[in-house]
This record gives sequence, structure tokens and C-alpha cells, in this order.
Amino acid sequence: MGYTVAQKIIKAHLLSGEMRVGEEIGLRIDQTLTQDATGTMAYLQFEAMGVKRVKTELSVAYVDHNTLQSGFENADDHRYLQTVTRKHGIRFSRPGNGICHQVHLERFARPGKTLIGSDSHTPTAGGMGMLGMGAGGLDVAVAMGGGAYYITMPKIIKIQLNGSLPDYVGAKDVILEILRILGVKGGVGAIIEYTGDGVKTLSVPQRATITNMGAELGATSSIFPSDEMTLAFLRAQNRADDYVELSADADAEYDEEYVVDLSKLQPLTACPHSPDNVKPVSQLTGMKIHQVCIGSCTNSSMQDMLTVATMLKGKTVHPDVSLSISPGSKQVYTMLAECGALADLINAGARILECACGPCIGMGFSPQSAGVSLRTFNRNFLARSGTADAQVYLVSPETAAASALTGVFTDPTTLGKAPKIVLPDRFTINDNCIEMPISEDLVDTVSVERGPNIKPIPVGKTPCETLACELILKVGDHITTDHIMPAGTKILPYRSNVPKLSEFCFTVCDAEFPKRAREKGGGVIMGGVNYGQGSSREHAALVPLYLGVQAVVAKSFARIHVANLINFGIVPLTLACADDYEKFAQGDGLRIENFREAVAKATETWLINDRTGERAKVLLPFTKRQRAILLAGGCLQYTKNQG
Ligand code: MIC
Ligand code: SF4
Repeated sequence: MGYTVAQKIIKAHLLSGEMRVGEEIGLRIDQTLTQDATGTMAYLQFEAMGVKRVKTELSVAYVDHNTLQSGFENADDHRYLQTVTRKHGIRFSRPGNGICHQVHLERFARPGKTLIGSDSHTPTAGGMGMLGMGAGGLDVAVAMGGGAYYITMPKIIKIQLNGSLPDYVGAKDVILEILRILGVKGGVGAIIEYTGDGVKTLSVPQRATITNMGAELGATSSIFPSDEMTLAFLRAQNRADDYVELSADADAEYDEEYVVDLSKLQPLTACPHSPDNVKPVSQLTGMKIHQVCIGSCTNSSMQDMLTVATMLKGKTVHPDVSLSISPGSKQVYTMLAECGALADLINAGARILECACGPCIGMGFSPQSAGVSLRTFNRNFLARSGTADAQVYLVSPETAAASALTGVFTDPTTLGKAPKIVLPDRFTINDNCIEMPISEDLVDTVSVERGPNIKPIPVGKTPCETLACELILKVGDHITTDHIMPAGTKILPYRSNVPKLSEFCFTVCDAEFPKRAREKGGGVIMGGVNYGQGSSREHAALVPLYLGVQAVVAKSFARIHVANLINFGIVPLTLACADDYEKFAQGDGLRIENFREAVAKATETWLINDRTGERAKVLLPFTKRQRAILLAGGCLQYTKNQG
């Protein structure tokens, strides 16, 4: 039997386990990336491991999330990142150089290699035929130290793309269509692999838009083959030497298959508050809008920006609309300036923001009260924009630009023939804002600068003999990490200050939660399906740990989050029967006899409701490695114990 692209990369990087779907495998990691909002924790943990220099082929630290410096905190963290990376052999991409996934695609991603990043959208590199996966910061730290990255061997979902996109229909519409079909947990436990004639018609940045939002499917990764288009992109980046051809064998087998005819697609939008709440733009035509934001790691390439600039050229943004544009990288920004497109954007009335995540993570540009905001981003979770009652719709750059001009939801295909976008053969290359680490013999001359915002990381505990505590929070289905540990301008600066961060934990769902958790001395949280979807932020585990959370019970968990819980010694318990969720109410006393033993043996056990006497079977399907981590009180202690 032949192999798919993803299977070939996995096979070439397999360190442990067998490539049988559902089994735990350990992978050798060639490259890592971090961003600033998760990076401080990752490097604090890397330092705690005592490894002197990274052991990967390439590791890069980006500063792109916390760039709004309204106090000393973010600037201090940037300084820490700059000095710690210098010392340990990691490249440092300065603030202003761009969004991690966009810059990585341009300058470092390589077909056939593996990449993990402390950011859930790391699969963006799949647009280049690279196996990119989002991970918690601790897992990235371990990989930087030369350790394996463990995943469950995924099934492979084939998506065959036929035909080519009609005018004004973008790559964003392709992934929105797939989200419509599969939903936000349709990719859980899977790698999404793209094949078919339609692939040839999509450029690397278009492919990267599609693989980027595979994160919203819950997928482990998404990947395209590496072909002529890949070579063209690498050549334009002066990196033709990084090219290798990569395609699936003709007799490769897939676990599920779908066909998407690109030529039949229409502009789509994900309605509030979930990326899979997809409708055709034509159904919303005429609806009044207040804000448009163009950018983010999903849609900030030169191709996207030129499309928008061409559509806005010589026109004026509607007076009732505020339009922000964040180019994805310094390279994109520079080229927009060089070709004059930047002037077209400015002249049309766009508000140009720096090359960073910006509004995507609620770093400024929050919409007005109950405002309708059209964003080319990848997530529209409740309150993520910073305005609790805002209505965020995810759209393509084409729909965003068309609507920014009219002030109402506008289907761009009604505009007639789309202008042809011609990208230059050679991009403007200047890596002057990517700082190289200091050579090994000079390492002792570097001192790592730590600002007062950097507080110690909470340490996990080994599970107690009998779990006996209160159900301190009960939440519903599809709880995102933005619910658990919200972001935004006020909160993000405390990503390296867990005690302060804990004041905001779960406040999107329940303003009293942090206070209650502290008063009760911790307890258990209960959730529904897909608990912890979204971001890779390990703070969604670290902060509950700090607040004394010992276990989370849910109908099912999202991949990265469950790994983060285990890494910090919080025991994830899966309800064997989803209906048993109804047997528990917030405030109930809970008990699991012989809890520690159940963790040690990974045996199913009973969760008892002390108030009603009812019980529910819970599953603990941990691998040998995961059991050892939980018993050690978390991955850091486990790694230290291993020497
Ligand atoms: C996001 O898009 O939610 C983030 C912010 O990039 C996160 C990382 C974080 O929370 O710092 C992600 O996607 O992993
Ligand atoms: Fe940044 Fe938004 Fe991309 Fe997350 S999704 S990395 S916040 S641009």
C-alpha cells in the first residue's frame, strides 16, 4: 500500500510507536516556532530543563501578538524573548517583522519537514507541504531540547479539489465550505490532505489560507503536496534550494474522502459565533455593517493585500465603516509600498495597522456596541474581538473589500469581472529584522533580561488518593480556550504572570469563577463536547492549575488542550455516556475513590455525585507516557525525572 503526503513525512520522522490510527507516535521535530503570547512560558520552561542550545534544525521566536504596549509588561516580555533566544540558539523575529505563520511560510517553511509551534495555526505551513502542528509551549520546549513530539496517529481525510475558483471567490471560501461540511470537530484526530486537479490552480499563499483554518476543524494538521507552485513560491523567496517534490502515491489509502468543486463555490461567511456557522454571503446581502478588518495569519499575504488594494483603488471606504488593514509581514508591507498599492489603500481611507495579529486577538480595533464586523480572520468566538455583544462574520478579502465600500454585506461576485492580480516573480527579501543567535562560544556574554511581570510557573501535583472536591464550574459544548483564558488588550500582557492572569479565568462564562475557585481551594470543572477547542494557549491549563483545578470532566476534548491539561497535571476525564452530564450540577460534591490508582492504571472508574448518590462512568484512556506525566505532577517534573 502506498502512502499519502502526511504519512510519508510521519514515516520519515517516526521515533516511536506504529503508524496505526489511534496509536500514540513520537515524532522527530525539525523546526519549532513560538510567538510572544505563548513564547515566554515556552522559554521559561526550556530554561527550567537546563538545555543549553536548541537541538532542532531551526527554531524561531516571533513577536506578533502582544505588540500594543500600553504598559511595561509586553515590552519587558519582548526583551526577555530577545535575550533568551540569543543565548539558546534561536532566531528572533522582531516586533514589526510580521505574523509568525506568514513570516515562517515566506522565509523558513520547507516541504517534507516537521514543524511544531506554540500556536494553533502552525498548520499554515502545510500550504508548503510541511507537516506543521500546533502544540502547547511545554511541548515546544521539549522539542527544542531534542525530545520527540507525541501525537495520536491521525486518520487521513482526503479532500479532492476539482476545477478552479470563479472570479471573486477566494481560498477563504474553500475552507469555509469545508467547515460547512465538516464542522468545528470534523477534523479531530485527522490530517486533512488536499489532492486533485484544483490544487494546481492554487498558489502557496492560497493553500496556506486553507491549511491555516484547518485548525478550526480541530484537525491535527492540514497539508498540500509540494509541486510546481511550491517551487515558484520558493523561487520568488530566493529559496529554490529548499524545494523537494512531494505527492501522495497513486495507491495511497484514505480514511475519509470528500470532493469540492472549486468552480461551483460562491462567497461564504461564518456567522457569529463559530467558524462553522457558514452561510452564503448572498443570503446576507444588504445587511448593515460597521467595521471591516483585513489581515491575520489567514489572509494577509501579498496576494490578499493586492486583491484588496486593486478593489479599493480610486474609491472611498463607506463613511459608516471603519476599515483596518494589517499586512502579514514586513515583506508584504514593503512590497505594497514599493508597488504603490499601499497608497491606494491609504487613499481609500483604510486605517493601516502594523504587521501583527492586532484585532484578531482583540489587540485593539474592538467594534462598537453590537457592531457588525466583517473580518478576514479565522475565529469569531464570542467576545474575542473585545466587544462582548459584537457580531463577527468571517469572510474572504474579496467580500471584505466589496462590503467596506458599500457599507453593507456585499457579494463580490456581483461586481462583474475581477481584476487580474499579478504577483512579482521575485519578492523583496530583507531578513534584517530576524536576529541570529549568538555563537556558542560567546553565550556567557549574554544575560537574560527578566522584567517584573515574569512570575514563577505554577507546579502541578501528583493526583491524590481519593478525589473529593466540588464541581466549581459546569459549562456547555464547544468551550473554547478564549472562554477559559480570554485574551485582548487588558489580559494578554499578563501571559507571563499567572497569578494576575487568574483574575480573568472563565470570566466570559462566569464573572465569579476566579473568586469562587480561590475560596473553594479549587475543584473540578465539567464541560460538554470538544472542550478546549481553539488556541494552543497552555494558560488555559496553567491558570486553572493555579486556581486548584484537579480534573476536568467533559464529553470530549480538543487535541491540543487535552495535551496541555496532562502536561500540567490536570486529569482529563471523559464521560463514557454523554447523557451522564445531566447527573451533575454546579456546586455538587464529587468523589472518585482510588483516583490515583485509576490514573496509574488508566482504568475506567466511577465519578460519584455526593449530593444525589448518582454515579457516572469516566474514561481515562492515557498512554503509558501520559500516565507517567500525570503521576509526576506534569511534564516538567517528568522530563526532569527522566534526566
Ligand atoms: C489565537 O489565534 O487564538 C492565538 C492567540 O494565536 C492562540 C495562541 C495564544 O493564545 O497565544 C492560538 O491560536 O494558539
Ligand atoms: Fe495571530 Fe490571529 Fe493568527 Fe492567532 S489566529 S496567530 S491571533 S493572526
